[in-house]
Order: sequence, then structure tokens, then C-alpha cells
Amino acid sequence: MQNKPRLLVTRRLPETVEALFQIQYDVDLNEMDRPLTADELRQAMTEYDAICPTITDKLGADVIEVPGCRVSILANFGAGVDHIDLEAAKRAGIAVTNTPDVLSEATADLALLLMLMASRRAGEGERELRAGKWTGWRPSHMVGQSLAGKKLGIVGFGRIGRATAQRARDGVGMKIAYYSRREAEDAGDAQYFPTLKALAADVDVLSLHIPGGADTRHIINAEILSVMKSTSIIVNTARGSSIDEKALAKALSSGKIAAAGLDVYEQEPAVHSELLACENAVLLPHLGSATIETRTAMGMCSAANLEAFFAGKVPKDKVV
Ligand code: 8YV
Repeated sequence: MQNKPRLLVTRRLPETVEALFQIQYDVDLNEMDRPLTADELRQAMTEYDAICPTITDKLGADVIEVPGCRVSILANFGAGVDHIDLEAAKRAGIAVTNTPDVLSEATADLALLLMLMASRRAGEGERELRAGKWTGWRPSHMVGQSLAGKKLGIVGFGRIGRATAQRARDGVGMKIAYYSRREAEDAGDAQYFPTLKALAADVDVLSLHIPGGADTRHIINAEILSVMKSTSIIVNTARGSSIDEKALAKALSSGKIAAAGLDVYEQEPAVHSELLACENAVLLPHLGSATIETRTAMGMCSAANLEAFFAGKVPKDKVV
């Protein structure tokens, strides 16, 4: 019988996923469940046939192009692949797959949650209550904003952006607008804006659904924030690198915009100290896909991509 491929799973995954990997591969789990260092990743590249990495594994060219590389596939557990140098993988002849689709609904749920929390000052309210500072009901207490009838601007009209738009339209009664490189033919009554600046100036809530990486770095910057309404809210469940956090903290603390709901940060797990100081920022620790159903589906997706690859087929979610 042929030897099973050697697989490294870099973080602990749902039990059912790990059990499946254990049947199909000669698998090592990262029992300590901590991010691997560049040296550990370099060594792993020479010892395994496949790696199932996550966003906490920084797979730059310095890791991928290690001499004596044995890995032939990086089956990423996650949709975003900005932590992997795709050009280096291409040069090294290493396949890269991801887990799109299966996390769209969970991430859109979280975008809506952040929108509602930010507009209704839910984080501030809970902090006040837990600190024993709530003095009782009064008409002027922690008054927020209603979202019904307001306009949501979606930046990046892909699967997660559309799922967020659907929730905001059907569940909350918001109007939808979007910015993307091309106008979508099937956008229904969503209004298209050919520039981010025009969208940002027009909407009440701006929600980001674009990939990370050099192309989108700091696309939300002081210039974009300066054209937004003073009542507007910004939501990010995509990648922290898309927002200049220092500029956002300034806009929040000066009242240039009303609030923000963030799930992702420029230097995770660090959060800019000026953002932490903003009462009008709802800050979650990258929970977009964190439901057991979604994490299991993501694992099954990585497993299907690995299985196809080792069967000599083209994996469904091939990125490289
Ligand atoms: C994942 C995400 O949990 O899939 C993504 O791109 O941002 C998250 O929801 C994370 O990337 C796991 O690697």
C-alpha cells in the first residue's frame, strides 16, 4: 500500500475535521495551537507533503522558497489568502486552495451584528452596565441611530458583500449601494458607484468586503473619511490592512464619523491604542467565521481540496 501523504494542520480544528484528516493522512496537529514561527514553517515546508495553514501562518517567499521544499499543496483553512505569497507559490510549483462560499453567511451575520451594535451603541451600553455605572432609564440615555431607511454602501460586491446587503435590505429595511471595479449585471435595485469616494460620501453605513493585500491597503484613509457624513458608520469584517487605523481613530475621536464596527485589524492580535480608546468603536476579535457549523464546513472544504489534489484532479477552490 502506498504511504499516506504527510499533512501538517497548523491550528486545532473542529474534532470531526481532525478525525477525517487522521483517516486520510499521516497527520500532525499543532497541539499547542499557537502561531508557528517563520523557522518552524520553513522546517515544515521540508518535512510535509501538504500543509493546512490559517491566517496566523505568514507564508512569505522566505518560507515558501526554502531549499529542499517538499510541500506540494497549501490547503488554506480560510477564504482570504493574503498571508500567502501567491507569486512565490506559483514559482515554486505549489498549489494553493482556499475555503470560499462556506463562510459567507456567518461573516455577513457578523457584519450586520457590528452595524447594529455600532448604530445602537450596544458595546458602550454593556460596558456601562457591567461597570455598575447605569443609573436607570432616561429619554436621553445612550441614544443611537435607526438603520431602517438608511443607505448601506458595500465595498466589494462579492459573495459576502451580497449576503450582507441581503440581510440589511430584507431584515433591517436599508437601501443598498455598492462600489466594485465593474458594475454587476445582477445587482437588482442596488445602486452602483464607480468610485469608492463617491460611495463613501453618499451612504450612512460603509461595509468592507474586499480581499486584503497590497492592492487594497489603506483604501479607507483620511481622504475617504473626510468625505463621509458625520453620522456615518464604518464596518470591517474583511481585512484590517484595508483601513488606516490611525486615520480612523482620529475620525472617530474627533466626531468626523459617528461610529465603527471592526472585526479585523492591521496587526492582529494587536489593536491600535487610539482605537481602543474610542468609545464609539465596537471591537471584536476576528470572529467572522467563528461558528461551529462554519468552521466545520471550512475544514471539510480544505479536506475536499486536498483529496482532489492527491487524486490528481483540480481542486474546486484552486487559487494557484
Ligand atoms: C478565518 C477569515 O477564520 O476566511 C477568512 O479569510 O478571515 C476568517 O474568517 C480565518 O482566515 C482562518 O484562517
